Amino acid sequence: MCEKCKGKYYITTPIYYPSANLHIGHAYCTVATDTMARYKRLQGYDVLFLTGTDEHGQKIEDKAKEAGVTPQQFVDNIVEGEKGVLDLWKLMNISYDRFIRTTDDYHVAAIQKIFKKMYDNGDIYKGTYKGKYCKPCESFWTESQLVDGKCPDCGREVQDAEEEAYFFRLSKYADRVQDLLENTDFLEPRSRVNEMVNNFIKPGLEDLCVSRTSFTWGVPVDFDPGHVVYVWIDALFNYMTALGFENDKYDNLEKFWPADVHFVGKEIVRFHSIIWPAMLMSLDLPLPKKVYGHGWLNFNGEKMSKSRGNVVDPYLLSERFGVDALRFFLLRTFPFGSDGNFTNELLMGTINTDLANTLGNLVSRTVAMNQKYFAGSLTEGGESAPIDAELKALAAEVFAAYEQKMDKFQFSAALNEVFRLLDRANKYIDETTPWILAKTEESKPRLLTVMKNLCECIRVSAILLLPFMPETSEKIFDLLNVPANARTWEASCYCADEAAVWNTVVGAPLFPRLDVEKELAALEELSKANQKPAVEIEPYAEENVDFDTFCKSDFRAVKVKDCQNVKKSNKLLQFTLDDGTGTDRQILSGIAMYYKPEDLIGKTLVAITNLPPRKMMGRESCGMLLSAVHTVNGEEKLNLIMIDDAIPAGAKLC
Ligand code: ME8
Repeated sequence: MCEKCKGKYYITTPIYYPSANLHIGHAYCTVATDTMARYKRLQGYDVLFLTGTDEHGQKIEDKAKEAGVTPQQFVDNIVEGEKGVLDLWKLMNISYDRFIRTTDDYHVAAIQKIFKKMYDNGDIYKGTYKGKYCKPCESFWTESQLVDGKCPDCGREVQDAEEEAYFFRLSKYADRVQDLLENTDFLEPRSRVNEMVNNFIKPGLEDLCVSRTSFTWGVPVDFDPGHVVYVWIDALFNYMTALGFENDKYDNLEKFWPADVHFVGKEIVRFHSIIWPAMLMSLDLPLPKKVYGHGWLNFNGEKMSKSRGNVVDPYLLSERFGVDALRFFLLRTFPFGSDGNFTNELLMGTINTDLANTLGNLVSRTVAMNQKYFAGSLTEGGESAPIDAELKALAAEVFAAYEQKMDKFQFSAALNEVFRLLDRANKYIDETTPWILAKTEESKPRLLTVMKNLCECIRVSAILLLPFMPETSEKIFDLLNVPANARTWEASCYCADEAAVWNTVVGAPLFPRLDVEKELAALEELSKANQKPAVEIEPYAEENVDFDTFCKSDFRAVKVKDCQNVKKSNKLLQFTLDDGTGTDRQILSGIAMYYKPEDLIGKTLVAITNLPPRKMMGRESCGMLLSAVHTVNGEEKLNLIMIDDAIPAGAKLC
């Protein structure tokens, strides 16, 4: 380890289900983890920040089927596609060091070895599973765990389930896990300990069903075909396989394991604080140092989630207000361990109060006064007053308190400290009245010192804000021309003595004040415009058609010579078509509710011409016109396939 390095720090987010695009609730935990990772890097730690995606399970298999694609195609699209998981983390400026996908080959192979190890040591055994299964949560429950007969996590209906399955001897580890929870700082906040012990351990910890036979999209149990590993076993071990546990892809296990902290949402604390340590105990592996269960970001009092339809789009918000404002808001407004209610009004209120008024104004007033009174250049010299020492003492106090809060993951309290200093600096301007000092030559030295103190206050605050708003802090440093070595943790000690010099420039406001009413209306419009229609496509045919049979279909370009409604039918249109043979072809098509006949005359369409003729409403139809069918927001849509008019009638399409 290098001399400057303070040691290693391994921090993780939960790995996300790519079952739908992520929302601001997901971004909440990742922004917090990123802030912590940046803070530790700033302090000189060698940080490994892991995130990723949890891609197996029945839910994904079902969704892929619905979408008519393979499960792998389905997850690839949500992870790597436009506005997918990787795009979102780029947008939110997430500085992860490693990204794991549970479909990565090295992880799959490692999970098979891990499962076999626990089977070989007797902690995994074969039995029959009888119980209740919640499909959306992919969780098995015993009767006693249900709440009003429903899933205790999501409140939805559960199904009876019975299958041959493997079990993990969770019960064997109940006492050790209880001891870990009650007598160490393993799980925080402390309130979550009582919940785990009283709701799950004390009622009796039953062995956990850890394999499935009812679906195939999972890690196969290699010694018993037909079984796939329970998705939570597969998911939890990501924290170690991503370091090289049971694989050769990485070699960081020795250095980074055990994890310093796993950040997880409160509903998955059970998996991380009971099942995860029990499995590690089974394999005789070191336990992570801490699991921190954060609260939920609610929307109108309910957990934000795609299935409830109350998600808030991070793209839209960051486009409008900036990524840093959004990052800041998430951690400034809601204490990390508790739930918070997201509203657009609250977001804009925070931006106006903290970012536009307190921080933004302080910076712009300071650089504007430097410009006005000193042409931006604060030279050596000056004259101190007792009030300067007050500012300096507060900066030291704030620095110490900030560090203490950050180390306890109390992000909003740490930001409170920074804003204590910024508020004080704003007050210092009112108290020292630079505009009066500027009036006479003899008060110029005092004015010089006042401005230096303000610059120093801003510089120190910008260091403390770096983990939260990296781009904003850099912008501030640039306005103040802070050299690279004074943008560091080591340089966060307040120093505004006579030797200090500054060269500042005036820039655009960091956070322009928002007109809340106007912004709310604009957001409403944008979210309407951004709402993608819910397109449903027909399921793909499961049966293959052989190539020769397919080639027998005769597809031709046809031109519409005439088109009429069929009397007494509100569905049928009668087409007279030029098919290139010199004899008109008549086709009837049930599309009258989608097109006016006159709009189709002259168009070039596609017809299958070698179907046997059919009679409809007493008229003969010789072939079929091709069209695209799909459902948008529940409404059936149809579009005739229209092709380039340059294609002559009768041209064979193949
Ligand atoms: O749970 N507010 O994945 P996930 C705060 N794959 N946090 C929220 C939230 C909200 N509104 N909505 C979601 C899984 N989250 C598993 C994890 S780890 C080995 C496997 C948080 O995509 C949620 O609490 O459903 C969880 O911590 C994380 O997003 C991922 O949720």
